[in-house]
Amino acid sequence: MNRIVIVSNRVGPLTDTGRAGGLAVALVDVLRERGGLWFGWSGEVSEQGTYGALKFTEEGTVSTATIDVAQVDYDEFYAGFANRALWPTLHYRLDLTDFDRRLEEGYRRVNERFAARLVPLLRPDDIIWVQDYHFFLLGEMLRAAGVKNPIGFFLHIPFPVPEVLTALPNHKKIVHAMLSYDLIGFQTTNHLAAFERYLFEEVGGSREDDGAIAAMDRRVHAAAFPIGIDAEAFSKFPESKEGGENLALVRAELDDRKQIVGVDRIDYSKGLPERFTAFERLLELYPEHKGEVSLLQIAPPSRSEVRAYSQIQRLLEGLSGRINGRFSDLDWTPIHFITRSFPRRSLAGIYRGSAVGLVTPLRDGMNLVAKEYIAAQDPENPGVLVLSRFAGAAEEMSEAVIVNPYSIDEMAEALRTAIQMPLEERKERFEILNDKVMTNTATTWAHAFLDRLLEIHEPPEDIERQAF
Ligand code: GDG
Repeated sequence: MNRIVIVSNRVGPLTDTGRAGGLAVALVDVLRERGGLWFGWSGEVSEQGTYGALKFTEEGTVSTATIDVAQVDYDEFYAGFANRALWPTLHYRLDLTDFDRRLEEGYRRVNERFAARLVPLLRPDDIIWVQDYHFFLLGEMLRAAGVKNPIGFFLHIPFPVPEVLTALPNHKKIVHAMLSYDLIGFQTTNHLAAFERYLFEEVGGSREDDGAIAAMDRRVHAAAFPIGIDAEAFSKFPESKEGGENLALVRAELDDRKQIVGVDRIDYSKGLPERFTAFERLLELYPEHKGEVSLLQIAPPSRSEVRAYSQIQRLLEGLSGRINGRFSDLDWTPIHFITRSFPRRSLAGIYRGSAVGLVTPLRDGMNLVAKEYIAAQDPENPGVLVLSRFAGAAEEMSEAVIVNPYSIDEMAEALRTAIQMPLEERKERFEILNDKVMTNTATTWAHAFLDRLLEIHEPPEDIERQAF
């Protein structure tokens, strides 16, 4: 069986530390099955950066190889082009972009350095799978270095419509580089359609007989592979020691009251201010919920070196303080805003103890919290998922209460519907959603992508070195 080589910005860990994301756990499973290498950034910034020694770890058939980056790489690549140009553009936030040639150049340089360090580690029969928006250019650079292996790419975040993508000054270079991959995976048919429209309408692409699209002298296969979670494990977490303890804590604290829960990295794409405001609107419109319903928002900070991120954290602190000041009583606080992370098993207990899962991003590739919330429910007394129509997850999870996160009134009404939903309807919706979450897991996702990649791969012709 061919070895799998996964490339992603952050790597591992190889053992489930309880804090590792579900995706990391699933990728390790796939690496274990076939044997594999996971390559990416060490998480360290050092003087030697990408020129320093590789760091290896190994566990049975799986190894990791990581490199440091230099401070200038971190600033221009990670906190620069990736998170100040690509992330906001792909999440439809052109108002937050910073298009600067220096950052674009840093992004190109780091992609090139990662390719240069990866090439010597590759074997002729490896299958290479590159993850996410940090590495749009990597495939092109591997091809330019003569790599002929199958190379797939999966985009975890949305691919926007051409009217938005074309605001990115180097959109053509980025898309042209994407066409060096054999297969591109998107989270939803919606993102796939936006990509295809770009190829057809912006650069005169055309569909070939085998389903590939030819454009800009290259051809590529593209398809939607909605990502899932490690659902079986997650459904058992509420009964684990840690999960059970947290569930008991939540129940003791709530007494007979109900809790709405949100779990998100602090990120402007997650719609957190709108969510807090919608909860405030619920209390305004339906005062009978005062003292009866609270909102728990778990929100570990992320990318706080990027200004838009530190700003939104301050905004949320202000909003929750204001709403709490306005509505709190001696024995009840409306919003619990916790800016630290919890181990996965504890999260599952908290999900189970919450009557409503509130997942209202303004844009999201998929959103795994929606799936985790469902997997963690008690089938005999499940909670209700309120889900934004702009989360990729909404394409599959139409039995959730679907909302427009830009409409505060609609969200407030949806919260009321969810809180009051009778057991029978909750069970009906849950059963359908749970079936989907249990069937389309992180592992089936990875297998579907890799099987398709092997199916369509044709060894590429020799490629001339490109000027990037
Ligand atoms: C990108 C795309 C896509 C959150 N707080 C804690 C914690 N988390 C975990 C959640 C969940 C994960 O982080 C977040 O996943 P999301 O899918 O919600 O969002 P992104 O981080 O933006 O991920 C997204 C995803 O990639 C996968 O393709 O779905 O659309 O943006 O698993 O549980 N985990 C722990 N403690 C916390 O406090 N342990």
